[in-house]
Amino acid sequence: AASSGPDFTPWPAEEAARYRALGHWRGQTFGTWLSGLAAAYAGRTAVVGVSAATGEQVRWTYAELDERAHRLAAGFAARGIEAGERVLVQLPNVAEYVPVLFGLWRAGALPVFALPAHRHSELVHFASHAEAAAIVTVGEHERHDYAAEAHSVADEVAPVRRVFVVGSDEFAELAATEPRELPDPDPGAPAFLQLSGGSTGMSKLIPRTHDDYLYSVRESARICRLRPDSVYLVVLPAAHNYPMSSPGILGALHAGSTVVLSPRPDADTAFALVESEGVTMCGVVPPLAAAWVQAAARTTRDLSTLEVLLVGGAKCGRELAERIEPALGCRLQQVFGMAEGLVFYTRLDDPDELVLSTQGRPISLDDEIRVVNPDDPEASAADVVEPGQAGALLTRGPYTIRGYYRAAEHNATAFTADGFYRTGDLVRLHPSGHVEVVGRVKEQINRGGEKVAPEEVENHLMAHSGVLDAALVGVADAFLGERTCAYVVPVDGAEPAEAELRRFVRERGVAAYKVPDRVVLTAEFPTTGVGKTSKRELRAVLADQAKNG
Ligand code: J2J
Repeated sequence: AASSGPDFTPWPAEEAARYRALGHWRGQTFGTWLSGLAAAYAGRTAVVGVSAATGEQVRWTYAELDERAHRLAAGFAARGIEAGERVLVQLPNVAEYVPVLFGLWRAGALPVFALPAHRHSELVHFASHAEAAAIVTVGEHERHDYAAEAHSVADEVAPVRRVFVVGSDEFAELAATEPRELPDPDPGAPAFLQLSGGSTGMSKLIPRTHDDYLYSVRESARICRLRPDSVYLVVLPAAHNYPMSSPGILGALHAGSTVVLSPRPDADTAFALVESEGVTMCGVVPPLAAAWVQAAARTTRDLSTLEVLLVGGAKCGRELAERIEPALGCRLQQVFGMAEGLVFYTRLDDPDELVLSTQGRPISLDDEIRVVNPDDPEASAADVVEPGQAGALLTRGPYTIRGYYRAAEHNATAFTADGFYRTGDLVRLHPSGHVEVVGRVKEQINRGGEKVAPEEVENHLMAHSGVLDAALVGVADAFLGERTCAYVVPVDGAEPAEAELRRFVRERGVAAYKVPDRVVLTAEFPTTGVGKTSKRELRAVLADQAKNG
């Protein structure tokens, strides 16, 4: 039941018609969109990055990107990838990432975006839930054998028929396939599946359509003032929704700008690219912004081309916000977004006070925003709080999903009856329309921008023979904002060591950022009042305890 339901929950016909009439949805697919960009910006540089095939830096023009995408599409189709099929993509920030994406889109396939950090248990979940027909990955990268991992996932998940290894000879052949005309997919249908941060259980899959996503991309490019001579640096994992679309890779391409892929996010690597490529814009998470602020004080690199640093994914505190412009010599732009859709930006001409203290205002006038009673998980869009009070953020609009992929049961609580998405974020709305994120009501830990679902990690801990019960909570951390602490009740007589439990979780095949930063053994969990305490209440009590001592 948990994994059944429709692939896609359409917007009501009236809303869809309105978004089309307003020009938000233009009936264009990613494939035809790229063709248009190639015509407009043919000789300009589209992508700069390290090739997985050669390990060398490559530069591809818009015309070359377009041609590569056509060949890849024909290659995927010739190897049996059919329109509508899902393909799990797990690629680091290599140059091939961009043409592979468009190749899959032109073949009508739906990429499912895994992060390079994901490991066996997560990949199996994504591949099986999406019934992926294939996996696209690399070989050995950063001391991890991605190809071997993909093959072992393919062995376990029946629908996966093929593994494509970017950088292999076999893949070079696929990429050289003679282009051919392929049917253009339906622009109103899902184009790919993004991952949710997750709260209950495993990450949900998010179906985004060509129409809705391209709208958010065009508007993001405009709001961030990207131009053909802009250079956007990707330092976060390219598959994440933020560097993909806020304004990210796609926003930069929309403006005819250059996308530079950094293999790593550290200041040394990134600053060298800022200098050599004349980077004008970059998007980072707060801990990275803090590290860059420190590094900028002693760098010999010329960062003078940098115009805008976007900071988001987690709350950028006021102190950090104030340091960015003086340290990096660029404008701060706060961004608060979610893979489900809705994105807020501070505007480049907003007064400083709003840029420093808020997370911005929505992309679209058609984003419907409601701040409702935070104490009622079933609050409707009508249960709004007094103006200026903090409340739970609900939203509905032209680029926010109406339902997760094959998750009918979860959708019943994640959305209101009238289609508002419960973001789980606790916000305060300013009279200007800007929001300030002040906390959350969802069961999720935001570890420096990486989202951890407590239940998923608790389930891994509880698989250990020495563990009776476990609760994962977020504790304040000066650098990450939050880090994770697992409270564990051992079974009678057992005394599993912290290091052993952390290793155990890691070896179950999960992303490193989900391994508890700390494990604390406790004889029993506190009880609250009468009866059995829910995990939710328990986490709240433990988080309080952690805070107070
Ligand atoms: C506080 N919390 C924030 C912010 C996201 C652009 C930017 C970020 C994401 C993203 C994205 C926050 N302050 N500035 O997809 O396109 C937390 C909220 C939100 C959740 C979504 C984009 N920016 N958050 O982070 O799907 O809790 O998307 O609901 O990974 O991150 O996480 P995710």
